[in-house]
Amino acid sequence: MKNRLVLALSAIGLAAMSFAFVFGPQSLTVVRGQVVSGNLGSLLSSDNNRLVVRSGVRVTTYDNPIDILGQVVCGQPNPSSIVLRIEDNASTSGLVEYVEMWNWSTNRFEEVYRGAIPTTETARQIAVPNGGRFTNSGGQMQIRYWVDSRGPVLTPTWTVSLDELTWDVNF
Ligand SMILES: [Ca+2]
Repeated sequence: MKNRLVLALSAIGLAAMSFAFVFGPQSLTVVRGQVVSGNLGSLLSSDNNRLVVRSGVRVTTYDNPIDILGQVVCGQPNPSSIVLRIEDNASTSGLVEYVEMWNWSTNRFEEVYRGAIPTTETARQIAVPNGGRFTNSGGQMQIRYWVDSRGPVLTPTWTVSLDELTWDVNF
C-alpha cells in the first residue's frame, strides 16, 4: 500500500507537511460481468498484471454489461486531494467507462471520470477535487466502476483489461 510515499516540506520548514498514499480497492463486488483472470492485487500498480473482465448478460437495456462495486479504505477522513489513476484497454472500440464515488454528504454516487476505453493500453490520471466528501469518518470510500457500449461494438462479448485502478490520497 505504501509503495509511493511523498513527503513535501514547505519552504518555511515543517509547518506544511503532507503525505500521499496509493490505495487500490480492498474489495470488489461484480454486479455484472465475469472476471476472466487477475484479482484485486492486479489493480494496485502498472505492472502488466491485469484484472480482465468480460461483458455480462444484460437482462434489460438498463443493465450495464460491466458493473462493479468496490471499497477503498484509506484510513483517514478529509484528504486534501485525490488523484484517480486508471490504466486499461478493451478488446473492442465503442466502449465507455465510468468511475463513480459515493458522496457521504448527499448519499449518492457521483461521477468522477468518464471516458472512451482505448484499445491499446493507456494510463490516465484524473484529479478528483474536494475529496473530503468521498471519505467517511473511518476513511472509507465506496467506488463504482461500470462500462457501457456506445457502439459500434463489433463483437457480442468483449473484455476490459485493467492494469491499474488506484487512488492517490493526499493528507
Ligand atoms: Ca497491474
